[in-house]
Amino acid sequence: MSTVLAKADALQSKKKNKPLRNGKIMKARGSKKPLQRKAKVNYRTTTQLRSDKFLAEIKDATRVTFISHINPDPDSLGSMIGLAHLVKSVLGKKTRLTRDGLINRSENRAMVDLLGLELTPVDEIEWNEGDVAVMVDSQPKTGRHSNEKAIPLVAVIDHHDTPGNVRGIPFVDVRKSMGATCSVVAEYLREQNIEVSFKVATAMMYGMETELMGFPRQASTADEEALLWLFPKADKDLLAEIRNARLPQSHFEGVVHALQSSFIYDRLIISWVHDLPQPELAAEVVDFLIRFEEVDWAVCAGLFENKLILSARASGANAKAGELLKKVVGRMGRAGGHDRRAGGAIQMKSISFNAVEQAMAKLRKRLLKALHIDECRGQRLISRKEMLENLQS
Ligand SMILES: [Mn+2]
Repeated sequence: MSTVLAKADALQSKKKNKPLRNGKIMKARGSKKPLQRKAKVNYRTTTQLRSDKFLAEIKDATRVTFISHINPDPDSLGSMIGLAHLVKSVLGKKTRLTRDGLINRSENRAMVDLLGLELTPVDEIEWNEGDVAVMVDSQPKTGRHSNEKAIPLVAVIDHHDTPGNVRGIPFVDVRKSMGATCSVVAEYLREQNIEVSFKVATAMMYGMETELMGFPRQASTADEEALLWLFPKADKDLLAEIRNARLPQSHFEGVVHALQSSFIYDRLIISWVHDLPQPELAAEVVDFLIRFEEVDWAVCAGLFENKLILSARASGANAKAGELLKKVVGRMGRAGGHDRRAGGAIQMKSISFNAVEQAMAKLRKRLLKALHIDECRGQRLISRKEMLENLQS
């Protein structure tokens, strides 16, 4: 063998065991062995697989119930489905999937309908002896659950930056480096050598896709490995049907309203929607507005029932959108998220026009301050003149 080849070979074998940033050891390609890595679980360092630790924690339960955040998104639905499949396959336990609040977004509803998911409203859940709960895609005491009382919580699996109170919970796997909770679940399934049906794969694939493929993308190597594993197993026709779900008229009304109420402040655009037809629309609006070439930040605030729903996007890397929105909202409500995506909500005591205006003015002021933008009058994205002309033509 030539020295060059020998060198390349040595480099290759070195690469195979290259430790990743967070101390994980990457699986060598083609190896049949399950992924073996040092896992930091529940603040103790152990060489045990994370999935083994998770399964050990629920092995004595008679039934395992999965809960996620309010208005569950595809990542939380996919995570619950994947974990329920793992628990059923390895331990043969009964499982229950729940939903906190409604699922309004058309794509998410299509996902539930087309995959025939059975979700029990979380407030109808009765906890019996032997029941345990597993929380996914969120953490306790972050204001993302409508009711957290008397839940027999034994495990929390999440990827959000927002720190929750996980004290006393036997199993905690919060991986901020992962783009989706579904990626963590895919890793557990692969560690345990569990095959997945097209239904499980499609749900997890769509969960990952919504977290990673939008703008901006936040995928890590582990996310990509999970995607590669799921892709051949997922039903592409069903995925296409979910992605292109039919939209109600209220969606278009909401979008027009949002565009007509969008104001530019230097590199920030804020859209104020007085009546959101559904809470998820705020995220759809900012996903759309952040593509505007003249801004780096997009925020949408809108009223849904008695809550002011907030969503934010940043186009730059290391924007720390979650932290920024948390600081901006402060004690007015709760907020959190990832590097370039964030969300939050403010419970309104009154939803009178004045009360909402006041809250919005306060938010605007704080946003400008946090982004070091001088106090200025917002410039409309679409001028009144243009709006009127469009109405007349
Ligand atoms: Mn997620």
